[in-house]
Amino acid sequence: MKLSFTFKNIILPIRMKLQNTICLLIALISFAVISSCSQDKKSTTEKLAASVADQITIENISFNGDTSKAEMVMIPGGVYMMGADNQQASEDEYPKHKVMIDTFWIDQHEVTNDQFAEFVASTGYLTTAERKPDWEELKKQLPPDTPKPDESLLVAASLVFTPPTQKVDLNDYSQWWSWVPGASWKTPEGPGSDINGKGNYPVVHVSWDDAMAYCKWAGKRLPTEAEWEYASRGGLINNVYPWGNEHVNIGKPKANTWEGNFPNVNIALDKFTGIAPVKSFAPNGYDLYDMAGNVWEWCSDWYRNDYYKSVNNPAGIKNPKGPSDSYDPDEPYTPKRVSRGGSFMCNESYCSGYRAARRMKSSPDSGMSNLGFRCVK
Ligand SMILES: [Ca+2]
Ligand SMILES: [Ca+2]
Repeated sequence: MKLSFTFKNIILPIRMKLQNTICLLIALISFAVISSCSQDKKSTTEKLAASVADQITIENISFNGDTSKAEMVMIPGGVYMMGADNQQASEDEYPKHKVMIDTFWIDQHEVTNDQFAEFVASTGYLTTAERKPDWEELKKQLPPDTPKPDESLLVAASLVFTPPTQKVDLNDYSQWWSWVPGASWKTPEGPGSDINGKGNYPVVHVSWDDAMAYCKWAGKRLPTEAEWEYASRGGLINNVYPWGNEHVNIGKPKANTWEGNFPNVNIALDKFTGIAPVKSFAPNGYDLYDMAGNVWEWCSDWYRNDYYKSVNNPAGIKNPKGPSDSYDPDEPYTPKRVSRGGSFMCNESYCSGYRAARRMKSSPDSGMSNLGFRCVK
């Protein structure tokens, strides 16, 4: 089963079954029409503001000057074995290998909507999901001769989780992901939705580039994959989960995951069918919240399926920063960055993303309903 994909494959009919293609395209096109009509009503001032914001990229974002370590935790340096702990491990989690990590500080919780809003208010930054995709850039990440999608699909949009009402083939992610024009961190379900009252929820629909821009403004950086896994283990040795080894479905809920038949039935024993406010579940041994579940979290590393093999040696590797390039055999043309920790959509039948060793990957321009980040310094 393919766990990783990018929005390019959602908007490209070539990869989709004919019937789904037609349904999805009709839905997407009507969304796009609504979206373009409402855009026409924007005032000149709004258009001007948007065009100025369009030019704000990571290069012209500067540090906000806050040197405090508020809501951060110090993770003492040490040595650990990174990678696979149990039979659920996938091939890219092997071999388990020795890693040395220097002391660092990490955010106690996922970056929230309130925190991200402060960044946007201060910088005028526009996220990837709020910008029109550039086909010339997209096609570099696709197999040669991939046909250009209809212009109506090449609009500012993000991937929104849209659960089906019946059981579906878990190999067909287009059954529960939709490319929704107008969806962004501020409008997570698309036009008409909002984040009112959700200031303490993790921000989502942020690309790797957006996360990098936020970290720069905050005087922080994204964690390396090795730092992230080290922190998530909370000082435990070779345990399967950040909380220990008790099975995810036994005892009291330990993280915001998917309980029931994914993706159509969510019995929410943990009380949350979607995203939960940060710090809704017990922290791990380092006092870090939601290192399992809630939203996936971007790391700084490129993803390569064979990276662990290349750094495995008895002496260990110190502060690894990941490979110098990316390779995912599932989508060989698309460079991807790592994300970690699983989300509210993870369960045993699908990704078991809440395991400490589980790796995930997405193209740096991906925005999704279940993907956020936290920073380190
Ligand atoms: Ca849940
Ligand atoms: Ca998380």
